[in-house]
Amino acid sequence: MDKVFVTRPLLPDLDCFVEQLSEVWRSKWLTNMGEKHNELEKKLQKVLKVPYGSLFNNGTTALLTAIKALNLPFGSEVITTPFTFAATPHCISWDNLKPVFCDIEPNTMTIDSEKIEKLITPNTSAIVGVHVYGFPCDVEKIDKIAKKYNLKVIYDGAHAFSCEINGKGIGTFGDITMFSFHATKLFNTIEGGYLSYNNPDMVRKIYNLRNFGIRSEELVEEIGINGKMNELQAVIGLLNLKLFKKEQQKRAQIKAFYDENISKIKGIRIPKMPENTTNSYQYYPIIIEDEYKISRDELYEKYKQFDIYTRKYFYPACCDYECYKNDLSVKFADLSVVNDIKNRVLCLPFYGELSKDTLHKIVGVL
Ligand code: T4K
Repeated sequence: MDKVFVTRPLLPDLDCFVEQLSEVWRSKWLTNMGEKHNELEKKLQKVLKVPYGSLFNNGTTALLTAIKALNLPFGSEVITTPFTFAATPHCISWDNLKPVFCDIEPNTMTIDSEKIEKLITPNTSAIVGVHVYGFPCDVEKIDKIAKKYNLKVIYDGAHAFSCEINGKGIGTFGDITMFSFHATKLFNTIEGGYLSYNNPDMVRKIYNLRNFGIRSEELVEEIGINGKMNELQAVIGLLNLKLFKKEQQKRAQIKAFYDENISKIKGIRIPKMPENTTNSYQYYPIIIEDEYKISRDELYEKYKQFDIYTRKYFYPACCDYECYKNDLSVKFADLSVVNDIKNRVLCLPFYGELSKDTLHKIVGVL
């Protein structure tokens, strides 16, 4: 059996890619908001059910730009979750703001909306929630808190491609939502990202910030960055847009197989998607409870003996990184749920091309 990884990228047919590349070659237009870029940007608005959206060269630049676009006061505090990929708090810090780490809710593992309010100070400017593994944050409660205290809300939806809450695109909640199109994501452009937002004023602002602030040959309006997606990435995106739903269906079947077999095993908990929410099928996390015979770390090692490479997303939690632990200006709340879950969570291999044999083997090891 080949090595089995936590995920594998969705790849279009090579001949189709080459055919599309010929068009790009002929046009000699490789980047800077080319035809393919614009086509993909427009199509994504429909797929994600969002009123406005901007493509980026990766999710991290997109998130940095989202935070920048909201003009939060220099050095102000941003309440966020430490149960995420490094990019989330790093973007807050790179934008000269201070992350305040809040605990998470034990089922969805997203920021615990019940614990946000007591972390708010006169210096708080925003909340950055993460729809981790595609589980949605408690968007309604967060919205209420934000309105009450006049805070901005940004969602890191890196894992939440095409998720919906009550039929609404997940990217319509909060001020801005970021999606990642990295190779490991359900929908990928090799590297790539996207910002969605409801405010039409943001279109110009984000366009500027993504392109050095350049409006025209002789006008630079803002201090921007280079966040542009190139035409080759956009071609992959256009082709993968045709494939992602089928991939989701395959993953839905895999999830059903895992759910059925794993739910019978004592000591393993399967987190549940809240009602009225659709799944992105990005990851399949399980929680190893005390009643299970071995620890999460032992199980992770055991899998390796079978050439199965599960991942401990997200261990260590971001609050454990030296750069945050040793920074006295970074605030930590009571993080008891994070500190428990980070030692119990394991993401199993989850991608459409997993064969029946491999799936039986993965469950068999458990
Ligand atoms: N916010 C959140 C919540 C995120 O999860 C991420 C990214 C971001 C923000 C930032 O978005 P981007 O700037 O990346 O767009 C991977 C991804 O590199 C990263 O994008 C992702 N989160 C994170 C959760 O996973 P690693 O360090 O686990 O990647 P790596 O190289 O170990 O890959 C994981 C597995 O995927 C490999 O074992 C095999 C498979 N793989 C990977 C690559 C790159 C392939 O089969 N082919 C490939 O080309 O971070």
